[in-house]
Amino acid sequence: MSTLTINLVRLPLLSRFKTSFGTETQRCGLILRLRGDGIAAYSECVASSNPYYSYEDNDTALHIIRDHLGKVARGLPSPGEFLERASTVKGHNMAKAAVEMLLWDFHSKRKMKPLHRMLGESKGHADVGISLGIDRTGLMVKRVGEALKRGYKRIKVKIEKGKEYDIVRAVRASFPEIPLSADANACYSVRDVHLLRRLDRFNLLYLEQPLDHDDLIYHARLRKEISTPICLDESISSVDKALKAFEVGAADVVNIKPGRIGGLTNSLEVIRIVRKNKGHVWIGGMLETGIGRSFNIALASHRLVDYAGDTSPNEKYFERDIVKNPFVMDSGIIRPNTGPGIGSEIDERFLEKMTIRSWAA
Ligand code: OSB
Ligand code: MG
Repeated sequence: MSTLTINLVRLPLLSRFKTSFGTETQRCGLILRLRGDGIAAYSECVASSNPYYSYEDNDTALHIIRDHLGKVARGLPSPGEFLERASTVKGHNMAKAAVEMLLWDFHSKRKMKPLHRMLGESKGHADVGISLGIDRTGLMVKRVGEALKRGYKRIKVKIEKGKEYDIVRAVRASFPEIPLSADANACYSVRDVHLLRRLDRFNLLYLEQPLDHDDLIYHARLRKEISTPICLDESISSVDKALKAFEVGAADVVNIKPGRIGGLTNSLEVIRIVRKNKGHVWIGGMLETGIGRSFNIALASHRLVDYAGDTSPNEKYFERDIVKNPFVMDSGIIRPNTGPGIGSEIDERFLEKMTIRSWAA
């Protein structure tokens, strides 16, 4: 017997996070809990209140989990078996990933092994970069300076159409040598090549997702027309899209978010595909609470992940998180939890307090 519960939680963000598609002031997401065999497993669905990053949001994910995926999970299958049985549901990777990762936590806990060890060869740490939301140029430069002082290994600035040049130029002028990237969140079109070509002089590590969220072909074209390497985020929505991205030459780098591609099984597959094609790979973030963060940091510790990710410590996002053992960053690295599974100690009382609504699935 097992029971699955879903809590919709809302945590205020310490500072607003602006991207080319909108501004987030809170993290509003689904937390899953699976109890069975004396084990309590947890996961987080990376969907948010709006379908701006991808078509999924909390309502679609809740529907898919409650009405389609929940019953599969209750039989406690392995993550691989779950994906196999869930394949009749098309798309909805964030919903699938939430359940798939729940099962990773469950089975790691059953084996009494930390998740990062279950995932394969671990470096024992994640290299950490920061993702900075859009702000006034002067403030951006100041926040980059603060992040460097904290030890972050790579700085990523969000950009929007028409303001990309000023932001990147100002940051580069103050910090000529740092590993720097820019994330457009799909706000440009093929007709904007002239804008993106002007960024070539700033020696960016890569330009993240410049074109449409589902595109590969125009990215492949753009990649030949600018010298800055291309990193894909939104466009890599499955293992298949990762294979095709390298087949058509659309990417140099891939930002993996397990939530975007159906979970950790697919993430491990995409990591192998990217490295086999001589690409670089890192683990992104979706402003997760400590629960989602623990999965990202376990994955970012994988030996084949070669670039610093967007896995800041909890304190960047929240005054108080729903875990009692937040991650601590030291010299730009974070060590994954060592307890069984995700190793997060859930602050059940605070989780309840932050819950807007809950369901038994
Ligand atoms: O494009 O990587 C992105 C947050 C929400 C949606 C999309 C993205 C992001 C981030 C934040 O860049 C990364 C993080 O700190 O969690
Ligand atoms: Mg991105």
